[in-house]
Amino acid sequence: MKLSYFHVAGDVPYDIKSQTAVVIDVLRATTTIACALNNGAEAVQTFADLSKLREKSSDWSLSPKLLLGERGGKMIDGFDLGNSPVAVTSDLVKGKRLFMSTTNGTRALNKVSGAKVVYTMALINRRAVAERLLLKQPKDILILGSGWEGSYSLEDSLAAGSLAAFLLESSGNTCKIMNDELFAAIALWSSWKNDIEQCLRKATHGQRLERLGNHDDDFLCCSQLDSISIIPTQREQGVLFSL
Ligand code: 3SL
Repeated sequence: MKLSYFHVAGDVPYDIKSQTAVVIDVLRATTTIACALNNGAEAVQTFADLSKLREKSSDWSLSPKLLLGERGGKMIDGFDLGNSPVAVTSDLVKGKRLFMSTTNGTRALNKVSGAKVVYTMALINRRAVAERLLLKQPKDILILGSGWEGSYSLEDSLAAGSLAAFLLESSGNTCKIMNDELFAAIALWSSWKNDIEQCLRKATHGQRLERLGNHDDDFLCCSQLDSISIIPTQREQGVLFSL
């Protein structure tokens, strides 16, 4: 398996049709997606664009639905939920289709939705996604961070490094690291792996969330490495189901 990591969607340099893509947005979109599916949501349908979301969600009648997402960390007017992973409880989401749009995470997903296979990953489901990759042995794996409005984010790189470190160790170092971004992410992981929550809080987006209000429960949830075994997988363009 050859692994590459890109910090943000705009950095992805090549045709991705033959790639297996792993999209990461630790704070908080891919953590929320993992929690929602783990709590029984029927699927999470993701949108870069709010008007598309409104159009598709109003046409949807096959199951109950919820509108979920944020802009700049704040819940969108008229939506049912923001983007907190602790808010997508089974009471609220079980059996429902979630229509979701976030500032960066759903845009990153949109960028690679044409890849051969698409998974989403956060720290909480890192092992599950890694084991799936080890089982399937795709030739090329593109790991994509979500960043913040086109720039680097520490917490997504931390998670990319955690995935690569797991794959290297479990494959007896037979995976090949293809770019410097991923070497750097692995180094980042090795310096912060024993203090994940602090890394998330130090990150500029962590600080942004702290300025918006108390997000202690979100930080705690987002930093629980390997705590759930869900593998969010794209089955239709932009729609994630539990594998
Ligand atoms: O940018 C995103 O996609 C969000 O995950 C950001 S937030 O943590 O919900 O503010």
